[in-house]
Amino acid sequence: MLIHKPADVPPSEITPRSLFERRRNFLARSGTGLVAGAALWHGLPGAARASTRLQTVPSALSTTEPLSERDAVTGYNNFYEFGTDKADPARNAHKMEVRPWTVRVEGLVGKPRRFDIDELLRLAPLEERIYRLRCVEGWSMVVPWVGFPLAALLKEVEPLGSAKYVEFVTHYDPKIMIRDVLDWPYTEGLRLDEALHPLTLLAVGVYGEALPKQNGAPLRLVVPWKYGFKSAKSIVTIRLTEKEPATAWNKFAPQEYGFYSNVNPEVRHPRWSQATERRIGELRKRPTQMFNGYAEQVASLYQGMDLKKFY
Ligand SMILES: Nc1nc2c(c(=O)[nH]1)N[C@H]1C(S)=C(S)[C@@H](COP(=O)(O)O)O[C@H]1N2
Ligand SMILES: [Mo]
Repeated sequence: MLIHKPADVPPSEITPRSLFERRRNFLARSGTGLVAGAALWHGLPGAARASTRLQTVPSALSTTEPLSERDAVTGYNNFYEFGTDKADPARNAHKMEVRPWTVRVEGLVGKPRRFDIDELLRLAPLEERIYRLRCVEGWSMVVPWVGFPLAALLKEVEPLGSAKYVEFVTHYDPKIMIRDVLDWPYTEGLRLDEALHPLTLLAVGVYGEALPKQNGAPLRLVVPWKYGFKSAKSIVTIRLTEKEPATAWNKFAPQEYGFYSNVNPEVRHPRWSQATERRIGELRKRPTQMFNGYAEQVASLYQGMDLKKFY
């Protein structure tokens, strides 16, 4: 976020358009896009990977745009705990143990609880949700997440009337993670109505399989109408609060990263315009859409708010 400008993306990230077209056509023909597609990307017969595949149901909330390359989604990452270079997380995140893993849900709730991750995997039907991901750095991807609505988890703990916000605290282990850059642990926050929105996903997988560690295993947030950094990885605590929680990037540079961080082509970041973006795998820039293209579903959450002030 600090170091890389969109122009820094190495040419190796760029896949010829013809490859995308072929893949898209293949997916369209195969009908069961994801299963067949994943086998193609891995260059292995589907059966050889069957044991690691998650059972999913498709979602009407998915975009029909062509997926980004699996290698880009799992190899071009921001997970600063494991290094600030895009290739660092894939290199270093293997040091993180993701079993056993407990997620505490606490704060202003009627029934605070600790959930074992394997319990969470059975909490609700796992959906495949193909979402656009827009990073504030100016690149974007189309990612087939696997997960369930955060609302399903919050319902279990019965939020109190006084709860207005949700804070997410992520795993931090100084023995295997970076000590400088941010004030660890990485934290993020949403307003409760944003957290309960059906688009807000807790992801446990990607490309039909459990999340690779660099993508935030075993559990990460995905909020598709906000910049990528709102989607906290490797969550250990979810806390309902009355006051707006501090967030890691806002503490680091308040004038650059606000609490809301909605994708908004009209509000520029002090160092980068947000008007356009480059889809990883493409050369051209495309216009960035208001709320990352999810305006129809989420604009009502911000009615009457000055989005230049509440950026
Ligand atoms: N814990 C943690 N979560 C994080 C980050 C991070 O550095 N640490 N980076 C964020 C940023 S800036 C982006 S763009 C997305 C990237 O997710 P991806 O690597 O799965 O594409 O993760 C977000 N979640
Ligand atoms: Mo990002």
